[in-house]
Amino acid sequence: MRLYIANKNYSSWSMRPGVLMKQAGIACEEVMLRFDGFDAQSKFKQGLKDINPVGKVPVLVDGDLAVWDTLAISEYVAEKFPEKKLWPTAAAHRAHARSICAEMHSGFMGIRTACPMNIDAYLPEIGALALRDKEAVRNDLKRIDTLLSSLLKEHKGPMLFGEFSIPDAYFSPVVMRIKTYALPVSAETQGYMERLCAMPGVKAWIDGALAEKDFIDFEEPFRTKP
Ligand SMILES: N[C@@H](CCC(=O)N[C@@H](CS)C(=O)NCC(=O)O)C(=O)O
Repeated sequence: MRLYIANKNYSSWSMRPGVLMKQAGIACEEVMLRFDGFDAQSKFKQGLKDINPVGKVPVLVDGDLAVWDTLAISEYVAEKFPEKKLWPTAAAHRAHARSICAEMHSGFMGIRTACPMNIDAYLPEIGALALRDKEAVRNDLKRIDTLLSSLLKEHKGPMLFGEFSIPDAYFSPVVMRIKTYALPVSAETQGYMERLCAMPGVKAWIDGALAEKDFIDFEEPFRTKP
């Protein structure tokens, strides 16, 4: 299988299946398409044109099959590798896990807009301004903190549903944003963030992002240099 991703530092959607595959130990070649632009002539779009009609990453290619969109990829690998138990095993927990992934997939626009993923950056002052000025950011952070800490309490950790599962991969870019923008969270959520970042699959992604050293202007609304 091949997983098409973009810059590890910036591509929050790529991070989810990237972390999932690595942490689950599923063999997969990563193909990185650098964000050189989003116009039709960019190498990024050209590199995707025969693979994904939507022109976005991530895309998982398995033989003749291309699967795009993070949720579809997650479901595909969960079905293909049932022994990996990528969703929680109890039906009710699985339904809950799917609900929070779907909530993440279509929500949290306040934080996603104001605090774009940038693993390499540390921007506490931008985070403080976003929290001061944007109610949507305050609401998203409160919801995320409550959601994560209550799941940790219910399933007794160390991950959201006990052992590592798709929701942990799903929330890993959210954790990156909380860290980069130094957004304040409860001690329970903070502990989870530290454990998540130490997971080999997550650590490998973070290390890869830090090693890129590829400063892309249009992905950097808050910095003029690394
Ligand atoms: N809902 C999609 C979102 C994918 C997405 O927006 N990917 C970004 C990179 S993080 C992208 O390829 N953007 C290119 C563009 O918007 O033209 C998914 O889950 O895969």
